[in-house]
This record gives sequence, structure tokens and C-alpha cells, in this order.
Amino acid sequence: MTVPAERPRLSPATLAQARPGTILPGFDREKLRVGVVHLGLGAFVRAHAALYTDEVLAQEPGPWGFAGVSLKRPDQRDRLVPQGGLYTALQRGPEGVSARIVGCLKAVLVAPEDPEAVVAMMADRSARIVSLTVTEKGYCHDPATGLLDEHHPDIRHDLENHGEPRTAVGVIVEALERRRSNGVGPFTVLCCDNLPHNGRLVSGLVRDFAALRDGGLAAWIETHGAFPSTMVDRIVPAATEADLDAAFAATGLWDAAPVTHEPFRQWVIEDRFVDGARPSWDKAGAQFVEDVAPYEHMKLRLLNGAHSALAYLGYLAGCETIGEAVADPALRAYVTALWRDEIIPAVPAPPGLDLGDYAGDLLERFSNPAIRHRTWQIAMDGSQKLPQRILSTVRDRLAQGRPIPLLALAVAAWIRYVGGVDEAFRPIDVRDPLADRLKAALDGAGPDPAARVQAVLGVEAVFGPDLPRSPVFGEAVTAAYARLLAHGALAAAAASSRASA
Ligand code: CS2
Repeated sequence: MTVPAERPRLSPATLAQARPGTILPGFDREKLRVGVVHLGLGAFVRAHAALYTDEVLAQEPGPWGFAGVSLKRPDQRDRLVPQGGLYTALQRGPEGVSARIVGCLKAVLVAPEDPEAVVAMMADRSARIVSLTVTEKGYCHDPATGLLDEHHPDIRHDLENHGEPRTAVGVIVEALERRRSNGVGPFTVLCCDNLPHNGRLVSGLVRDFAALRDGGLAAWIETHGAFPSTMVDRIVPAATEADLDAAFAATGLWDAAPVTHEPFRQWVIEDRFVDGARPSWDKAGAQFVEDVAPYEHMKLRLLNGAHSALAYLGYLAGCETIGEAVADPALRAYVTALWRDEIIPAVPAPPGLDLGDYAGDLLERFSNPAIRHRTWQIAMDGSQKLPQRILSTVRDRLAQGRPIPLLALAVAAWIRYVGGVDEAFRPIDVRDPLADRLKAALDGAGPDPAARVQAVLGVEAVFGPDLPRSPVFGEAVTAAYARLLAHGALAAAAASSRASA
């Protein structure tokens, strides 16, 4: 990465030169010890949990520095290490841009280069929490059932090579095994991905993987471990070249790894940590609760469900961002009807919250002109996202005998998207672990819309055994798919929201 010659680079030595107005770490970084090992050092955690942690550390010192672990690529490490782990968080909202330099990231490791260093750090007694944002597919599970995919090549690898794990589950289990044999208690595993009952899900994956190694280990984890569920929320689009210039303009320091985020954030966490050891994240606005389920349902089904629906319909219609999608009258009417008529009636509101207001706020957040969140980015990995975002609501509504035309249109748009050609006959760069399987199913089905839909609904990892057998579901998706083919995404969205009104 070349640093423009006239620009001083962000580092501990240059921090004091940051422009006035930049918020700097409010604690002594030299003295900060690592207590949280975070797996999956993408933009999200750097714009979410790390910011909560920085704010707490400014109020009360504690051993809560982060070590970030990349499980795949070295690029974050290559950008962050020359900066001593410092980076800029740019908040973009209607009031403009504000910059904060984040200081809690103390170390960055790249697992494929040195898996032993990662396991050793996690096995050290100073690591009290292992948090994760490895995205849905990083758990190597079956999305429809939430169970470990024992045939996944990386899981097979990790079962055969304990000391060189590649997967999140593999490193966690290896580190827990070392702790057990060293007489050290476990760390808390804190899943921060958009998965249903995320703590319970990861605890099941860890238990099942551990049991394949050693039943005693699985029992020890079950007895002594903790896997609180969380709901995480903040819109954090992938950083662009323009963000590098914006970070420099704001701070006067050149940063190779800034993150950009909206003003809103939310973090709801079940308060079940091993020995109660955790930062006081509530001092920065996180909520500790008994049961995260109602918050998680609200967020996964209203926010992420609408995001995915808008990503597929919007992409097909030529909208580059979510902002562009909700600026279109047909898609705006569609998403409003989707919330009002199909999702909200199937989701119990968390205590004291009104889901109509929540949806109204979402529309405002999606419309934030300063955040360019690409439909293509959200469209990625749909096979891993649809079950908890869309299909769980579908199942609830079918069980109650309620209609699903708007949810079915979202599913149909995804089927159209994974076909790999958009409405202007341009190829789509479909990124999904099941992309080949989905494409083969469609190619094998021929041109008939009903056959194409049935072929994709047969992918059990996404739809389970039940949905393909539901005639109501099959007919609704086929009707929506045929409409998409005949009239395009915008007309199909407009027609279905008119019919719903
Ligand atoms: C998005 C999420 O990329 C996606 O699939 O739906 O990353 C979303 O922006 C966050 O969950 C918001 O909290």
C-alpha cells in the first residue's frame, strides 16, 4: 500500500497530530492488555463492538484490548499493523461526517499463516472472551437446520489436523481443549453474526465438533462454557477508495483501513459470561438482557429480511445501492407493505418497542444518502441468509394460514438472481457457497418457471424438507417468479404491493 508522500500516516507516533475535532482513544494504549480475541476482523466489528469497547475503556480501564484474527486473508493485518492497530471510524449521517480514531485493537493475526499463534493466544488465561463476526458461511453449518456440516471440507480438515485449524469452530475447540488440559477455565464465546439464536447455534456447533474429537471435552465445554446470544446492528458498507480520502480529510492522517458507518447502532447481549468477566459495554449503550430472542427476531426479520428483499429486487432493477432502491417508488411501496402486511404481524415486539416505529426508522436508515450500501454486497451468500431472514417468517405465516405474496416475491427475486443474468441480460457475479449447486439446478430445469422454482426449492440446505412440500409456498413463489420474468422487478414489486394494500 503506497502512502501519498505529503500525507502523514496514522500511527501511535502521529496520533497527536490529528485534526481538532477528531475523537482520540481516551485511555492509555500502552497499558491496555488483550482480553478479547476476535475472529473475523472485517469492517463490521471495527465499526461496532470495537467502538463500544473504546468508549467503555475511556470511562473505566480494564483488560479489554482486542486481538483481531483474520481466518482467511492477510490484507487487514497488512494495513493495520503498520498503523499500530489504529484506524479511523467515520460516522456518516444527516449531520455530516465525524471521525474517531479507535485504539482498542492491540494485535492482528492471520490464522492461515500461523494457526498455532492464534490457538496459543486463545488458550492463554488472559483471553476471557472470544467474539466472532465470521459471516453466516463461516460457521460451516447447514443453514436450514443450524447443525454442523460434518462433510464440509474445512471441518474435515480440522477434525484430522487438530493443531492447524482453519475454521472458527476448529480454532475454538482446539483452544478450549488446551485450556482444559492446562487446568484453565473456558472463555466466553460471543457470536456477533446475524444468525438465529446465535449463541445457542454456535454452542451446538462447538459441542458437536468437540464430541467428534472427544466426548469428555464436549461435556467439559457444556458444563463450564458460556455462549450468550447477541443481537448486533449497524449498517457498515464495505470501504471504498473515497473513504480513504474522506478519512484523511477528516483527521489529517492517512489511514489505509478506515471504516464507514451510520450513526445508529444497537447491541443486545445475554448476560451470561464465564465468571461474569466482561467489559461494561452497557456504559456505552449496549443492553444486557435475559433473553435476546425478541430483539433478534425483530432485527433479523425486519431489517435483514427487508435488506435481502431489496438487494435482490433492487439489483435486478439496476439499483446499485439500498438508498437507490428505497428511493424508487415501487420498491419503497413494496418494502413498506412487506413490513406492514407480512412481517410485523408475524413478529412479537420486544418489551416497550413498537414495530411500526421500528420499520419507519429502518426506512430512514436505508435512505441515508451518506451511506452507499451496495445491493450486490447484501445479495452475497443468500443461501446462508434466506432461512433466518425470510423463510422463518414464511413458515410462521404458513402455519397460521396467512398469505405470503410479498415474501414469495423476495424468494423469487433471489432465484432469479442466482440464475446469474440480470434484466438487461448482463451476467451477475453471484457469490454464494452454493452458487454452483443452484445454477446447476436451474440449468437442469429448462425454461418452465414452475420447474425452475421447484428445482431450487429442492435445495434442502436452504428450504429444509418442509417448504418444497408446501403447495401454497410453491405456488406463491412460482407466481412471483413468472411475474418477475414477464414484467421485471419494478413492475412485479408495484403489482404485489398494490394487491396487498
Ligand atoms: C446486511 C447486513 O450484508 C448484509 O447482509 O443485511 O450486514 C446489515 O447491514 C447489518 O446486519 C445491519 O446491522
